[in-house]
Amino acid sequence: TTRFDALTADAAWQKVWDDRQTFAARDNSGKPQSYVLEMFPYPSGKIHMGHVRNYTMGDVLARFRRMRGYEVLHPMGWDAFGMPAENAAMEQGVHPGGWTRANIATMKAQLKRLGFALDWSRELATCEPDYYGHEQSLFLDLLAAGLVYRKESSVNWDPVDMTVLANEQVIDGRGWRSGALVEKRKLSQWFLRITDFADDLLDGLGALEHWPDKVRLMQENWIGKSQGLKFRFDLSDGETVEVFTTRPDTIFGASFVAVAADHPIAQALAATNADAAAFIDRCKRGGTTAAEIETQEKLGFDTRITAAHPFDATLRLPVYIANFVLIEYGTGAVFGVPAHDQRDFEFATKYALPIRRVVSDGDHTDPAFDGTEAYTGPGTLVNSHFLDGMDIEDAKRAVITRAEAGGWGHGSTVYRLRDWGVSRQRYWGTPIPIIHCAACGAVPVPKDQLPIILPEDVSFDIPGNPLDRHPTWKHVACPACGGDAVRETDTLDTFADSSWYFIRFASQPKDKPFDKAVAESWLPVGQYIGGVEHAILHLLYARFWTRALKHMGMLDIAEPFTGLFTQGMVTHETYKSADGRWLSPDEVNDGIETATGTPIVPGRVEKMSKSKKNTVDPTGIVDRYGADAVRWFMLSDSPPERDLPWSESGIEGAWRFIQRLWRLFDGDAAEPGQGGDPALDRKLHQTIHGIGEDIGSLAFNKAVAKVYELATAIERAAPSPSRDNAVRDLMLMVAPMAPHLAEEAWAASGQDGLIADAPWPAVDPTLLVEDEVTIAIQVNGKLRDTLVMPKGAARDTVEAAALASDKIVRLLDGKPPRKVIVVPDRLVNLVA
Ligand code: ANZ
Ligand code: ZN
Repeated sequence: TTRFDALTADAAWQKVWDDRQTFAARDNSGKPQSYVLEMFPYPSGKIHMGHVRNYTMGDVLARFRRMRGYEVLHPMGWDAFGMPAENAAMEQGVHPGGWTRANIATMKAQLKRLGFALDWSRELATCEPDYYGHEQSLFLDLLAAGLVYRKESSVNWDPVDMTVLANEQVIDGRGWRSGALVEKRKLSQWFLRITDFADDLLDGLGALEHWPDKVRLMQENWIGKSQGLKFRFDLSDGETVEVFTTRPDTIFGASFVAVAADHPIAQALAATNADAAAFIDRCKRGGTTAAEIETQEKLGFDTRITAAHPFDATLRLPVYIANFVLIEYGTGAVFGVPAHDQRDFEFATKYALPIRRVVSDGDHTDPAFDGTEAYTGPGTLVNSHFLDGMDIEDAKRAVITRAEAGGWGHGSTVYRLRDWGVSRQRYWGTPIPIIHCAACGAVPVPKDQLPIILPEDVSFDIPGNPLDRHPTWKHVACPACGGDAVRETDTLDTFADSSWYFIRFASQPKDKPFDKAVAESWLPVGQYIGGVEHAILHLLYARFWTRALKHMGMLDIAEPFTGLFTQGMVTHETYKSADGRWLSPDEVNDGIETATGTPIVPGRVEKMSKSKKNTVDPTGIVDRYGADAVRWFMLSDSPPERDLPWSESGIEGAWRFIQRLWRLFDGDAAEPGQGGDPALDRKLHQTIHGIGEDIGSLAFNKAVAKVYELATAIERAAPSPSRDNAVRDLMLMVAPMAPHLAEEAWAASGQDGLIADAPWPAVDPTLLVEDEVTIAIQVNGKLRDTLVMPKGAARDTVEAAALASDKIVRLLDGKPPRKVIVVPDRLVNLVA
């Protein structure tokens, strides 16, 4: 037998698949349709191992479903807008478009080299006008439907670079390039009304049973629905302040009121009080994201205003400006209950405010709270007048009832979810199709003027948005009055691009974003596979976009992705030099840093990343071992949801197994007239069944293990038609995982057509049943021994075997039993 020449086979079969358009999905083919999708990549430069793992998994499923008779849509494209292209433009002086398109060409070639069963005829790149033009059209539809609005909102402003920064570009409050202290600036920006769908997005999670629980929980927390009470405190200066609480039951434990730095009360005070103004400034520098606020020291500024307790106006609570109160949540103002809220506890401790117990944990009822942290558990109300003795839920209801009856408050639901700000002061994104006219305001661009194409002649030598300073691009006539007007120079958040790309894959007419009926024939995506880093925003935005389209009558799909799988990462060893620099594996030889000759410090096994220099470039590996060995390695060692440690020995093992399969496939057929092999038949059909189940549930490592077992069984079997049959079916079963090997073997064994087009082998259900049974032997009704017998063994065979058992012979002491009862496949009872 010969060696499997992977490099030749890979190229040959990839060309055949390409020439024949084997994996082009046909609309309305009459077959049941199945949509398998992996998250499309950002064209950053090269494919990395994480991509290889992700796309291999999707590929196995897509190929498997094809073999099971589905018309499969398995497309690929490029999430091609975004910051890295602009950074490259600034750092290397290349055009973002040129940089992006060159990366796409490189990465596409790399994906093709792995032999993925992708429908390249549907390839799209979000940076091309034939994609983003349709997105502009959808934006106008959303605008017309009232789902888009414009609002003043603050951005991160770098005063040295004179540019708006994305959140990721603000590091410890400073601009990432200039190092200048970042300021907040108000800009008029566009928002999508995702909050209109907050309840629906939450409720819909319940039906997503093929999503990981952790992802559903993350979405739920992000939406953050809270039920509680909004009510007004009367203030000593004659004003009122409205607060939101989820714990109205704790109202008698209140010891202060706190407002956010951006709250009107704080702003008004700052106008006349320099200390207050300085405090507010300080709050803003500390960072304003919820996560940052959570970790900061709790700081307050006493306004000297007091608030009257709603149930006892003689009780006065000090009003603070506090850095832990968020302006965008609830009402931007709270009352603090130090005994039962940890932030309030820290705050009260720092400013020596009363800490009063109002919820008893069962052991403590004393109003003086002596814990070292807030008590937030269940309990009974104490020290709370008319609430005393109630449980928390009853007390909440009682307070809300009183507030509503007294007209000073009402039960209220608030969400953490905010409307989606989509304006980016960037060049490399979808231009927002709006024209600003002094006379007419913000005018939508008429659809027949779409797409609004990004100008190519832009410069990145100075910071800021090149669209804004382009000499001509933005100057246009107003579509409404014909007067002088300017284009919107903001572009859309790239999350908008990825919110509907899966719809465009399903249907891509020239003249509109998608055809409703065709898109609906493919959607929803039955299996979506990608990284858990997209578990919140991308998935939420895509779910929102789908709902918005449904709301507008454009697409009747409830959820975009009914099945979701988040794969684990590819990890690798890290190395550090003696003085703490990360080293790449090829800078190290036998524990020594080659350049310096000093011993290295072995690091942990971590996610492959450029910064830790522990990446392995797939290209070199594929060229050395062939696509199938790489694919095999990606599937074999770890469950797909777990991390996969890359190892040289692992990929070599995969290569050796590919060769071993080839030797099996390339062997001689049995002589005519040879008999069957029932044990092998049974093993084969159990394997067909098992691998089908495993691939269907994405348990690829289990499928691989079953291939190993069957291969071993075949190797050990004597030549027979059963063995030939098992070899042939094994080719079919490895076809989704090692498709080049499978095609080569299929052709070499004289089979017609492509194995990619062949049906999955059929299971004979009669061969799935267990072939052996355990039979109990009783003497006078007492279990004395067991026998393992072939299933369905004849009565006298079983009886003879039972009487021959050593234990039974000893028990019966040589005498024949008086009576023998045989229950087939179950038991033998001997009456002595
Ligand atoms: C009084 C109270 C007593 C509270 C107690 C909690 C415990 P969730 O559940 O996350 O919705 N809060 C309200 N608005 C806020 C804002 N803009 N910034 C910071 N904190 C705010 O949280 C709701 C609780 O967070 C509210 O209930 C309020 O504090 C605080 F024992 O009111 B609570
Ligand atoms: Zn006008």
